[in-house]
Amino acid sequence: MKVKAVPMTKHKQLESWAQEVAALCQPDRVAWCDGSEHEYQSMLHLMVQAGTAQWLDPEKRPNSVFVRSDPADVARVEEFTFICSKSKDDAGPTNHWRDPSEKKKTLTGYFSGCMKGRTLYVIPYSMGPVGSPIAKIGVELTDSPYVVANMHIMARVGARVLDALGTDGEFVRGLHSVGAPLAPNQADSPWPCNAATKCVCHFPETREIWSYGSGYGGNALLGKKCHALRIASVQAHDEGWFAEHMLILGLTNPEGRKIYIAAAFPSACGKTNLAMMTPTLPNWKIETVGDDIAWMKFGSDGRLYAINPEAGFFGVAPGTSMKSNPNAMRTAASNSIFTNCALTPENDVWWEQMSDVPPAELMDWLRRPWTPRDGRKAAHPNARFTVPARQCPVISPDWENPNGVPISAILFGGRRAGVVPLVNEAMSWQHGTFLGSIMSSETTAAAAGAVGALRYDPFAMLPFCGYHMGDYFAHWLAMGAKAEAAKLPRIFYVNWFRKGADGKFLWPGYGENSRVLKWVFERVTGKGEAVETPIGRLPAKDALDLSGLRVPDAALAELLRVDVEGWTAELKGMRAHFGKFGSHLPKGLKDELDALEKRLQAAAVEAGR
Ligand code: TSX
Ligand code: MN
Repeated sequence: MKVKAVPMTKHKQLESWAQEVAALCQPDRVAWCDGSEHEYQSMLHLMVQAGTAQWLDPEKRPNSVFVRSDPADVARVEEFTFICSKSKDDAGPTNHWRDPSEKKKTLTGYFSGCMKGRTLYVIPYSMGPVGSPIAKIGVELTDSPYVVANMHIMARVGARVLDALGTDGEFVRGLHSVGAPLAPNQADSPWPCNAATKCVCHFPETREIWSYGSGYGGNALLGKKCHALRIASVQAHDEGWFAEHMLILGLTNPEGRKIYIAAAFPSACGKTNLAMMTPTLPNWKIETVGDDIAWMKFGSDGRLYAINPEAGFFGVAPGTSMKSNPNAMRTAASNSIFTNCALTPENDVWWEQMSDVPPAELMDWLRRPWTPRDGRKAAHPNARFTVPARQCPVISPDWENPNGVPISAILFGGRRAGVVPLVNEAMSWQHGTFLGSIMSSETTAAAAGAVGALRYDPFAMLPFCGYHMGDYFAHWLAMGAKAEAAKLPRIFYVNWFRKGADGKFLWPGYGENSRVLKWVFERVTGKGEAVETPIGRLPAKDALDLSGLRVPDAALAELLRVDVEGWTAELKGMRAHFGKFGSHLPKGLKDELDALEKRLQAAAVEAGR
């Protein structure tokens, strides 16, 4: 590997910060990442040499590697994720708070000498197209080649970012170490980490991230959840924009008219699947702008414009198949990194549901022989693919437009077996903000805790909001109040997961969701018909295009039924949820809850007559 010990930057503060960190962490070498293909290849080779990675069959999966993490380092660690603001109140009730100076003191102890025997990589990265007025720059200092390789895919990295940063540009400082210094001649482990002392600390006031002990996903690829959501949500609040946990897609009708939609869902609702969906409605087209994060700013024309700050998809592998998401499968056909999947005898990856019939034999993610009869999972449930967005067959021609794409509709959603209808349009921006604030999902087997328990996950931001969630709600209301109402995106709440009395899904989902998106399209372009209900605006009779769909009338009626009793029964839980935010809960949301209660009462009286 070419090691560029000489800083490539003329940015004095960046240079001195990198030097300070090197003095603290005492790496054997410092390498400034240039972002080149050659550098990416050297990282892959380095990982293969170290036993971290292995090449997959180049015929089946060109230029791709398979990585197994330490079994104790397989997911984000929410219990050890901290918001270190000066005041505890600024972190709010949904975050773990720590005092910034105390945390820095402890962490300085951890980081002291933690990179001995390793290379400190300096990764300048841009979240968003380099030079975009909505993009932001960060620099991650890390001792993990796995992080460097993944950041190459997930963000724009290297020399062009330093050029954009100039001599005095602002950047988010990210410090990361796997926390496993090497003594002289000590053999390295394939996945060095420090499971006992893992922590991911955010200092929103100084725009810093310090992450120690984990090399996995959101704990280590600091551009994604740490920067683009937790730190950026604070910046967005301060500067008047939005950093959201949302996919972005373009939707084109048969006449060629296109709108853009952003959508927030809690985990396990199929966000990546929706972002790349193939519509079943003839001649409708979906194009992917992003699958996880949206940064949105008002343009000079008064409309809200969104960019995808990322350059790749870091997707959950299990469940992804040619049936559920053929475009994701095609995106991952080459130039990809696979983590914690199972391995086939032909040296390709496999994961649960990739094929209807599992291979007769595999090596599981823990390197054990596996057959379908074993009854355990071959891939870890949080196994991942890291793939370049540009390889997605339906990537939007505007996915790198520096000005972003104009958003016409925002969807919220969750996984709800009952009560919540297939689709419901908010009556106003404030009502839509209310719907985002009461977003909830029933837990699946993939998550911890009881299966089927109702969890509030407002705006799907519960683990990702870098400040007081009540202030975040207020930001949404304030931004809407400042904007021209007619130019604001319309807000919808969708639920693909309503079940019938028999416990079966009422809605076929997947590509058939294009029928719901068509109604959304028609609502925002002016011709879709809706009926006012106590909970919002639902499709009028025959307004949903159901042509060629074989769903029984009774199921359709149930999908669109306004369950007045069910909603009424949930008011108490909503009040308790709101109660957590104390004096930070904006009055507008309390007003919306009161108004909902009144409308439900009136509807109950009406029904009783
Ligand atoms: O991603 C999903 N979407 C969105 C797709 C664009 N999933 C998978 C969720 C886990 C990540 C879905 N699962 C969706 C959905 O719309 N709907 C369902 C529920 C469902 C599952 C299986 C069937 C139907 C609905 N099968 C049959 O009807 C045969
Ligand atoms: Mn996400």
